[in-house]
Amino acid sequence: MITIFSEDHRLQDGKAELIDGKLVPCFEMPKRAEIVRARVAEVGLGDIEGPLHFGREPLLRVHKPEFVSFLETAWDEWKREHGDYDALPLNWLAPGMRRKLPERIDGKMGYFSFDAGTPITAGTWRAITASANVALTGQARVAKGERAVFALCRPPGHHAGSDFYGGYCFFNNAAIAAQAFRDSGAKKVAVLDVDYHHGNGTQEIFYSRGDVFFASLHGHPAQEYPYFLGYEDETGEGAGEGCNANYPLRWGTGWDDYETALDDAIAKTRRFKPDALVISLGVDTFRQDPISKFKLDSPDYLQIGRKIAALKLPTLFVMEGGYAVEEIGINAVNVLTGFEEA
Ligand code: Q9C
Ligand code: ZN
Repeated sequence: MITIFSEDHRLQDGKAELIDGKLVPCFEMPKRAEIVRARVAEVGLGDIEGPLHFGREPLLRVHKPEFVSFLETAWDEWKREHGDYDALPLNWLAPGMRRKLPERIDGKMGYFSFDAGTPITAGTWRAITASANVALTGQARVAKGERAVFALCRPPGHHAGSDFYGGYCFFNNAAIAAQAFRDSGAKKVAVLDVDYHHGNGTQEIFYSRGDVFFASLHGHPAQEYPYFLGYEDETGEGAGEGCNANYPLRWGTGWDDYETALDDAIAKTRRFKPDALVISLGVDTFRQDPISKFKLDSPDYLQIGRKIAALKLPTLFVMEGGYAVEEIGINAVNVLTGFEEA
């Protein structure tokens, strides 16, 4: 399996995120992608190639123009006002307030974001455009006939919606790739999200569409970030009714319950009869993940890969979360080798 990777991911290197009342070093760090790349090489998964450049157009197929423009200039606006330190938002709209875009950067960040864990830095724009290009390059290779490609994206994407960022995510790489499959001839596309956190951004982007099916297995929103989406009764709306499937799982979930949910998500995906499949590949379901509460072990990821392979679809794997840095390579690549062996 070919891996697509860009060194530019290193340009996103935030200093701190706000978590548990403390400003702590970012869990979403450059070393994550480097460890995954090293593991890809170590097991001899296949060639590692750089991305092509797709420009703005495919981003604008899923993100609003004002959001893309905001991300492009946010750092410069922040630096002009506050100096050379990571940009973090501090206040957001509550119900009853007005959704009007403020003039000043602090207000704009609140308008376009939903948490204080996702710093914008000097290198963010270049890193996030590179990450989207990695996904799009992988998509193009699958569209041209590869059975499967690994898009080693960083920063991740599945929490980013049509006009908001958060959860370490800015552009929704998986959604951008799914849309690119549609635009390159696939009639129906499925996105299966196995990251520990609900893929709220992907759900938002495709919620009213009947051409893209979205399924997500994740920490129960009553207990887990991002809290305000990801319940079972969110099944899609309008033309998208029946095209969204959530599997909220409680803290402490291990392989047995995870497997039951995954089998159901895969069965629903099969019934949708997609022409292409995008996997939002997070491995923060791992027992030792520092910010998550599921109990998957490294061999379980081989099983996930085998089950995905059984769908027999052209498949793009898009890297999302996973913060147990030392094991992230083993776990992510186990999904891919499980897929290939099946
Ligand atoms: N300051 C992914 O796995 N944790 N994102 C809450 C907020 C955020 C995880 C802390 C976790 C986001 C792609
Ligand atoms: Zn996650």
